[in-house]
Amino acid sequence: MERKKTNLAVNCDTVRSQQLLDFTEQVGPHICVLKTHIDLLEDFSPSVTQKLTQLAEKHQFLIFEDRKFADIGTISKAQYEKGIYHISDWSPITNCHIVPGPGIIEGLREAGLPKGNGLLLLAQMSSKGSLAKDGYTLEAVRLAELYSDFVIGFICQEKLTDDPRFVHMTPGVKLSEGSDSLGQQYNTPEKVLGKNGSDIMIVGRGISQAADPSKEAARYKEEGWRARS
Ligand code: S5P
Repeated sequence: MERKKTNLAVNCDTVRSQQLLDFTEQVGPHICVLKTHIDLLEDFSPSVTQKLTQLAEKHQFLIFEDRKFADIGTISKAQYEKGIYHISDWSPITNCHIVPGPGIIEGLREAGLPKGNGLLLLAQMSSKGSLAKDGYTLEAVRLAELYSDFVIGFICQEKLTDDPRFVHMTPGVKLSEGSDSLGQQYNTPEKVLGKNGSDIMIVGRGISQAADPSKEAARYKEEGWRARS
């Protein structure tokens, strides 16, 4: 982030592998993290994740597969390591809900820690009516402290702790506030990074649906770096 002067993470929630790769090549120079939903791809093959890994190396960003694991530890661990996607092999960052309790962190940790991966806990969500609030959010912070060898931070809407071991990453960001038709709510980089004290903004459609994603990513990057608190 310091080297590239960017606190911008992006996602391109497309169903086409080539579109994801083209997008990543375009925005790569401006981002610190590429967030993926690999299970959206209708033409997935393992070569996609190999190519994403090459792009991550070339442009110096980290891949974050936004899998939002939510099952018991044993199943989440298997979903992380096995199946079609083998997420733990190519995505150094993933995330999980804490609704099952600490076992999910322990399961993912067994698979991820030996590979040097890290985990984000969903402490809050951007969507309207989210139940991840109050005591639930506090529990996410407590669990992060308890498993700090594997948990690297939070998906959240505001800074939750001053503990420098944890990064705060915030989705639901656009240059102008608003919402979509299915409950997504947007805040500006200024609000998220400045006022709310988050570290990284996650921008999807604000960039992926722009006429020129590369130019738009550069614009968000500038805005985000200026807004940081
Ligand atoms: O609370 C959340 C958590 C996540 S990870 N709200 C979110 O929107 N996300 C993800 O961020 C979501 O899965 C999507 O990939 C992205 C937001 O995309 P956008 O197009 O609405 O900016």
